[in-house]
Amino acid sequence: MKSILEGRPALKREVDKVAEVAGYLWQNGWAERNGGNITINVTDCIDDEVRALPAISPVYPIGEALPHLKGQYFFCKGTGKRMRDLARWPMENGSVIRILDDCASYEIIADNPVAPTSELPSHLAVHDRQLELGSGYKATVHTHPIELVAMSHNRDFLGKDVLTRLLWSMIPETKAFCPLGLGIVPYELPGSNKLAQATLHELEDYDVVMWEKHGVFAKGQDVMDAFDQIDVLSKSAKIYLDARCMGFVPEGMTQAQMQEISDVFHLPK
Ligand code: 2HA
Ligand code: ZN
Repeated sequence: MKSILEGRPALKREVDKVAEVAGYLWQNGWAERNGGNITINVTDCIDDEVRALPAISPVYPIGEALPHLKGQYFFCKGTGKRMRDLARWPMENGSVIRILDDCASYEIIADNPVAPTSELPSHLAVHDRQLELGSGYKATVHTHPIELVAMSHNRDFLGKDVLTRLLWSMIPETKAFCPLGLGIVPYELPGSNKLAQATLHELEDYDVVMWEKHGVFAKGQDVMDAFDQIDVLSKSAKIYLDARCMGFVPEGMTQAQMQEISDVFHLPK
C-alpha cells in the first residue's frame, strides 16, 4: 500500500519529527506503555489529491463543535499505541484525520484506520483555539515526566506560579526557553471534557501546563518546540530533586538574577 507520505516531503518531515520526539519521550522514561500523546496540525502540507482521498473509517464525533477546525487535517498518535512504536513506525501507530464540515466530527484518511488518542478532546480544543488566535502553533504534546509529576503530589507546589518560580530558579536556561512557566491544572479524569476545558483555560497564559498527578500538556510551534519546553522544565525538576537527594534545599537563583534573564532575553514576565 502506498503511504500518504510518499511524494510529500513536507508532510513526511513533520511526521518524522513526531517519530523523533516519540523516541525521546520513551527514552526519558516519560512514556510507559501507551502513555502520552502527540497531535500536529498538518493542514499546510495537504494538497488537493489528499483532500479528495476517501475516508478509511466511519465518521466519529469529537465530543464538541470546534468551529475553527473545519477542513483541518491532523496527524495523531493512536489510542492505546506505544510511543516507542510510534518512534519506529509512525504510520502504523498514528493516523491522519480530516475534520468534517460540521466541525464536530472527523474521519481517518491515511495510512491505516488507527483510532486517534484518548486525549483527542484536549488536543483538538487547543488546536481550535490556536487557529482562532492565529498563533501559528501546530503541535500539542502530552507526556508523563517523572520528576515533574512527582512534584505535583506536593500541594505546596500547586499554587499559581510557585513551581514556575522554583523551576526557573534552578538554571538560567529554563526561564529563557520556557518564558511563560508552568501552569497548573487540578486533577481531572484522563480523556474527559472537563480536563480539556481546564487545559484550554490554563494554556491561555502558559505554553506548558501540569496535569496534577498525571503529566504535562504542552503547545508549541512544532513538536520539537513543545518537547523542548517540557525538557527544560524537567531538567530543572531533576536538579531540584538531585539537590534534595544530596541533603540540602537548593538555593536557587535570586530574583535579581532571574530579572536579568528577562531583561536580556526580552521576556514577558
Ligand atoms: O494516551 O497518557 O492521558 C495515554 C495517556 C492518557
Ligand atoms: Zn496521560
